[in-house]
Amino acid sequence: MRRQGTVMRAFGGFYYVLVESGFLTCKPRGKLRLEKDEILVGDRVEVSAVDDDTGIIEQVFDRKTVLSRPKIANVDLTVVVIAAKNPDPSTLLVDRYLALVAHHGLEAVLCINKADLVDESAIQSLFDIYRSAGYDVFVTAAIYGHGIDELRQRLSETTSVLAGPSGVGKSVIFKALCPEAEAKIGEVSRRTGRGRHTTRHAQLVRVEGGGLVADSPGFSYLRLDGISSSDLRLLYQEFRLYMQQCKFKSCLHRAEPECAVKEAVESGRIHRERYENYLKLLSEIELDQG
Ligand SMILES: Nc1nc2c(ncn2[C@@H]2O[C@H](COP(=O)(O)OP(=O)(O)OP(=O)(O)O)[C@@H](O)[C@H]2O)c(=O)[nH]1
Ligand SMILES: [Mg+2]
Ligand SMILES: [Zn+2]
Repeated sequence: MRRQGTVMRAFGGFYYVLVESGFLTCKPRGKLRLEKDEILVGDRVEVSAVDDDTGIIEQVFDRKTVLSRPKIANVDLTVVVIAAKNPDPSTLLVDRYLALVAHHGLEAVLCINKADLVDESAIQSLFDIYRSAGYDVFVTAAIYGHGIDELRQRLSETTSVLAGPSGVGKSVIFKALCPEAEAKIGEVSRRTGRGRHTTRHAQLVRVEGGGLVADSPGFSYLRLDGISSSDLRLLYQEFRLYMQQCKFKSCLHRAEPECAVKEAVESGRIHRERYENYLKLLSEIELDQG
């Protein structure tokens, strides 16, 4: 009998597929392996069951979205996780990643974790930057379980991925979101020489209240591959309100006269830090292309 499911985890050529009746450990049909270069976590697949626990992936359905970092399919929402401290937050890295996520057609929210390590004022300024840009912002201290219920509520009924720099607490948040699922799936991270656990692979689990959430390996640097300078300005959602009023349709909101985006920055309606990071990313893209 054939049934449909979702690839929750990939390991050593096996795929852990969630179907209605539970989990099947699967291998892809031989010809499928040649056609698709890889099957991704998040892929919707059709499997034929071999027995109660194992199956064969017969088909991979078309993907709704594919995110490049981490490599994961069919995710609707990215939770960009940063730490209030340790590691120190970089708005440039956040903005770079938000642009990348938007470029792949996914929605994003921000999660500021390790709120226990700084004063409220330090959180507030980060919070303001991204709230004013139109993003939902969650503040958590995951090791104490603070803020987790609010985040879980936002993640119910969607497929989402926790992404962000290494060491910000994604795996702690992931386990706090779904403690039971974690116990079932087992260890997904590796202890490094420095005594830290580092996530090696993306994997999905079910969230209470419906929906799926993935943990993923951290990153330190991201390239804006495939994004042109005229793409970038469209990836800033808060620019969209103003750009119709720019004198030039092709306005990159930099040196052009009568630029409504720059005016919105001057009058405080667009956050200056977002705009300054935009200019940095813009020159980076131009250098890459030049
Ligand atoms: N003070 C504080 N420490 C935290 C909090 N959340 C996580 N940590 C600590 O931060 C460290 C890194 O947490 P992880 O969850 O492994 O970080 P990660 O983002 O999954 O890292 P990678 O898997 O390498 O990408 C651990 O020592 C956690 O105990 C928090 O809310 N407050
Ligand atoms: Mg991790
Ligand atoms: Zn402009």
